[in-house]
Amino acid sequence: GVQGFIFDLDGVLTDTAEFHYRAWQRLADEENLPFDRQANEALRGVSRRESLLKIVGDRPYSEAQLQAMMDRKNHYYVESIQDIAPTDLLPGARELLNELRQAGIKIALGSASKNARPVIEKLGIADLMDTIADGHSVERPKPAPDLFLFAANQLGLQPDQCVVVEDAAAGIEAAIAAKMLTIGLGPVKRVGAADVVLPDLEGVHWADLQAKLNA
Ligand code: B16
Ligand code: MG
Repeated sequence: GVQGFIFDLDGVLTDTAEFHYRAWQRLADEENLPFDRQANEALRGVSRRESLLKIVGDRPYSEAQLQAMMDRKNHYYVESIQDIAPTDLLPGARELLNELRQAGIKIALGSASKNARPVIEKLGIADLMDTIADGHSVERPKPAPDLFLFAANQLGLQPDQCVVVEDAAAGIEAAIAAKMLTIGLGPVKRVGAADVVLPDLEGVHWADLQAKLNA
């Protein structure tokens, strides 16, 4: 049966997507690169480097220039997340985390972000996590299974004992590649490959999930 849950951060527990978007938009404007909210949709759950590569396309930038642009975007982003507070947790997130802990289920964070740790501290949920897998944990980003396999290993669990909660297509793909159960949050066209698809975590209880996952 299910012994562990691995939660994505952005789009699942909180909405840092808007801050990522504004930071990329500022960088793109400064560099005269075409970018808008619609282009930003393709960056959901995608690592910092892969995001930048999608924005620059085939324009010839050196590795040093790419690195400098990533640093600049991150500086804008880090500035913008300073005021994150527990009220920025998405509806239902804290309740489900508490319920899972009470049921003896282990909990991991599985985020592509290198800024995940400060964000969960500001959200006030660091104590509810048994382990944190983030943008520093593995080399290959989602959709590779590495991050979720790392998280399961940290929890001392086998992949088939774990459920991944994700809002991004690349994240669901990564969890399926890791042979884990999947809960997709959002539209079917994005997360339809998941075992269970829900709009968000509001009013979601462990007992319902158990039934839906057949676990
Ligand atoms: P950073 P997640 C992802 O977080 C974001 O969705 C994505 O927009 C961002 O580019 C990525 O983290 C890397 O973030 O630049 O802070 O390392 O959804 O995996 O929690
Ligand atoms: Mg996400």
